Amino acid sequence: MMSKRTKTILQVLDQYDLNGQIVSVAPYGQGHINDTYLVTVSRFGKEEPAYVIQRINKKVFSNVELLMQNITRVSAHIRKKIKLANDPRWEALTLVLSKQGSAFSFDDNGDYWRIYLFVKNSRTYNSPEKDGLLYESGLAYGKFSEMLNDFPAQELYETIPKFHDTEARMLQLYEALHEDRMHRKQKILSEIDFAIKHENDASYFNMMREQGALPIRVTHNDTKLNNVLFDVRTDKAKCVIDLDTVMPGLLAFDYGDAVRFGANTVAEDEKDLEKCHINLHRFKEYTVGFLVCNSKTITQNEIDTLPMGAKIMTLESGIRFLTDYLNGDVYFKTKYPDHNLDRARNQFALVADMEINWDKMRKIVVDAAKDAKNGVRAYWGNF
Ligand code: ADP
Ligand code: GN1
Ligand code: MG
Repeated sequence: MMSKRTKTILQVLDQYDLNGQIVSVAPYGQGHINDTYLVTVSRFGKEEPAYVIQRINKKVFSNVELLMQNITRVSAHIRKKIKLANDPRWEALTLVLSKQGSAFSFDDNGDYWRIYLFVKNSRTYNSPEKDGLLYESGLAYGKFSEMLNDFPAQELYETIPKFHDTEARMLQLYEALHEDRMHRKQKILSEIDFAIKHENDASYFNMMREQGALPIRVTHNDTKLNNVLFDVRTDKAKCVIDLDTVMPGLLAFDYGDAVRFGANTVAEDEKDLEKCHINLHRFKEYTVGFLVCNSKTITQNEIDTLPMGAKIMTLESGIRFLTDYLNGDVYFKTKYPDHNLDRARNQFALVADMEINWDKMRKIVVDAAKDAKNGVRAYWGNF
């Protein structure tokens, strides 16, 4: 029997002129916010993945129309840049418009949906399971930043205000603690202590912003490894996806969030904290890739802030997971009752390990920036 969700999706798909007969619709990916499904179709007797359909989380994104305007503009800009450079390696995300010509549509419950073309021969990785993947994702996010260097960042709508304002995230944690809705505070006293001890770090980027020391750029803000599509045949990165949080921001956010996710020796929700370390090899891979691609546009001040970006994005994620735990797991999707707490503990353990390895991290960044500026073209393994 067809589930209620599948029925809804088929009704939504009916609002589009699709190419081919729908064969199946199945949950896809590992995202924590939206609901994603892969649509397989049959064309000329051949079955192939053709579309990705997503229900947009309207609790998280309050103005979907403006959000979709951002995505439309940013992907058009990237497409233009790829065409100008005549570079077949990169692809832009392609939105499918509804029969009405809209970038999104509604179901009967008033939920918002959108459809992308499935990028052919692509896949994602949820962990950097082999050498080169993190280097490739560094190239992709570095290239993303470079391609959007001339896009007017201030014209973008802030889909989630203060998204990477770690100081504001700290205040949200204090608010959640004060309310202690689920009576969970007693269980997390040492995590609260860790957060409080890092208050100065949480204010670092606001301080730098006030000094005007860093350019405001178009940033992706959610640079997890699984937001890059890889070519299934070559394992080269080909497309940056998940553009919901593309907003004005600091380059260190895009560098740092990718490091916290990809250069962790374990997944972000691993419970065994003994296993949770900064993987300096993977850290170097990402750093080299990121800097190779945007070496022409990055400033010295930005380079100097990259290690702090890694530490603060990790701290901020820990704070966000902990806040959501206190609030009763209302923001991130969770698979079991203490999932957010495990994630928070993991992120704080990673911050602590970064502090131990701080000098090594800084040296890797300094060396990689020097090589990139001198045009030393770095390749990784077979890449
Ligand atoms: P979320 O916001 O929930 O993370 P994403 O936009 O990242 O949603 O999509 C979830 C997953 O779906 C991705 O990790 C990727 O595997 C896959 N995906 C999304 N868009 C595409 C696309 N256009 N082509 C191929 N795969 C895609
Ligand atoms: C969410 O949607 P997804 O899974 O790519 C979150 C990120 C977090 C991440 C933690 C809009 O990303 O900010 O870093 O989970 N996205 C939003 O895994 O809050
Ligand atoms: Mg994603």
